[in-house]
Amino acid sequence: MQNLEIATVLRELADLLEIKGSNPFRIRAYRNAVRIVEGLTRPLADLVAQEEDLTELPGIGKDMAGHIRELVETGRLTRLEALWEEVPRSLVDLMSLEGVGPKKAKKLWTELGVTTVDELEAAVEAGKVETLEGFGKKSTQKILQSIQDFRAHQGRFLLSEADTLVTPLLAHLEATSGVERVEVAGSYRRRKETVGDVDVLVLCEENREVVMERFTGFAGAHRGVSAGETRGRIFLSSGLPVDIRILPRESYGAALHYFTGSKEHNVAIRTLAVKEGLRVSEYGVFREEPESEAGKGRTGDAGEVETGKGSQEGGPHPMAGERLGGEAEEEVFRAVGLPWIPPVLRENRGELDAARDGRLPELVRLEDIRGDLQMHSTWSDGKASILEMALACKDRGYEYLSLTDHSQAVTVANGLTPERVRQQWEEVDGLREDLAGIHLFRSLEVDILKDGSLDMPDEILEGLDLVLVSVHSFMNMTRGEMTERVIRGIQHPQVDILAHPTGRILNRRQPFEMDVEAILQAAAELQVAVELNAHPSRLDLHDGHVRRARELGVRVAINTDAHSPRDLGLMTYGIDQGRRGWLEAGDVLNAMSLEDFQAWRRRKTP
Ligand code: DGT
Ligand code: CA
Ligand code: CA
Ligand code: ZN
Repeated sequence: MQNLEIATVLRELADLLEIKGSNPFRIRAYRNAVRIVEGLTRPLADLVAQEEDLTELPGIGKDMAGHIRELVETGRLTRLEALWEEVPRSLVDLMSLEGVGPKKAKKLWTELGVTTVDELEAAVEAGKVETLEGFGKKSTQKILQSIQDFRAHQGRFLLSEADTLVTPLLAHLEATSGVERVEVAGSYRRRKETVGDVDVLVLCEENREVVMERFTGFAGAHRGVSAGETRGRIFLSSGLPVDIRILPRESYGAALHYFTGSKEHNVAIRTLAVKEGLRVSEYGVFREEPESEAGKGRTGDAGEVETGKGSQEGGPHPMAGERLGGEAEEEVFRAVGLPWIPPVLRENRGELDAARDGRLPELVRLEDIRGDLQMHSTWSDGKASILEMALACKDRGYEYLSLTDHSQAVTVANGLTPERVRQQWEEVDGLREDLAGIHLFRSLEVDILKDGSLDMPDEILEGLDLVLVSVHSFMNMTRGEMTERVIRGIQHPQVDILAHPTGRILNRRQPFEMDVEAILQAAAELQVAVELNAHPSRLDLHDGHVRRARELGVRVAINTDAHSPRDLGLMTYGIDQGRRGWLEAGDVLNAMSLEDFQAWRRRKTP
């Protein structure tokens, strides 16, 4: 267990004790100890293993020393587990809300029976909270606001949000003397749609303290900063946690591989290594030594999560054995006989076998994209004119674009009536001259109505170059009904692309209840493409479904759904997600040349 993990458990202990109304001096002493633990440079696991007297550390008393020893040795804390019997654990969530401390959490629990965030919201809305002593209207409003913030994240952050917050931090670290490399590992490097935290790795052999100070002193950092010699954690705004690890050259590549994960991928790699008599860890690749030699009674440092119990039971020291590599990430793969595997594939979903058999996909890249097939203009709810959008596409080097304003059913977005569609065509025809060098398709995002019919008469649909269809209403149908509705929608002979198929909005709206497999199979049969909506809060389809579409031979269109020229840049998120779904350029509709795309458009005409 790492120091930071120990501190988290001890903090929870202090919180629960405070709710229980334990002696305030004791609680203060506990909280003080939490801060000490966070600030320690040496791993507590080492101190325990070397049987050092923990009470010699400032602020650590006998009780606390006992707790730490128990945590290191067993990974559990019986005192805390006993408290969970008396105090609902979900109160910890309540206390993570701004404006709710232990005192208020206790009141809510004992006087209103509120133990969860949902129950708290209901109690606030029923007016029960503002009348409690010590709350009042104003603080109740504040609580409601923080409930919304809590919901918005539920502990996960959009990849785009992490990008925005982390980029300045990386620049800040890169500008520090002694720093040779700065990279982000973890789910962020795997370009997962949401991240729990951001794992920054720094290669630096001198001046480590300065780097750590730069990290904790970053202007965007706030709330409980903690730092040791080689690891630390800060929180950026909206609560995004960032972990840092400062590494020497010899193990940088091994650490990059280890901390990129996923955990499942790491386990699979390690299993391969063991078969070869090797040991792969965050420190490097080592040839396993004969049992008896292996680091007698030595214990790995606190970062040695990956060997788990082994280390605590006197397994090999993480650096024992002959070092075979660790400086470069490739060395880890080479040790187990594999080529380098792109991070987006490292989910243990068959990438090791594919790598072994030389079947890794040649993943689609941003440069492969030749056009964008969903975007809006001021004709519906976009912010820019058709011309502005088209020129922005041309600037991006695209060969074509398809302008897809909403149809009339989407009244909130000023959807187009058939009459306005005809007017729009006139405008489009008038733009031909201005748009030399890029082809503009007449298109629409047509609503699939409740009964599966399309929100546009056939003569308009026939006059369009490209027809996108999607669901924007009656989203709470049963699974059977929604599946039937969407399949009926794409059965219309004019349909080309099913846009944002599941309707989800990350952290806000669940995907529709529907049978995605049945829809993908129908799309395959009907020769309809599916969209991978690139907007970072949609990324709809998700990676598993993208991969299934590819398997079924369904073309995938990666579109930004841009509402302004700037949004066109969101394409990178769609590409990342497509790569996570194993897409190659040949699977992607808008990676086709204009000529091939024109041919594809005629695929249904006999
Ligand atoms: P996140 O932060 O929840 O979005 O997901 P990750 O994948 O970034 O996970 P995180 O930050 O907890 O850890 C970073 C990487 O470190 C993870 O992808 C794999 C590696 N790792 C962490 N814990 C373990 C472990 O217990 N065993 C192994 N084999 N690897 C681990
Ligand atoms: Ca992470
Ligand atoms: Ca992490
Ligand atoms: Zn839409």
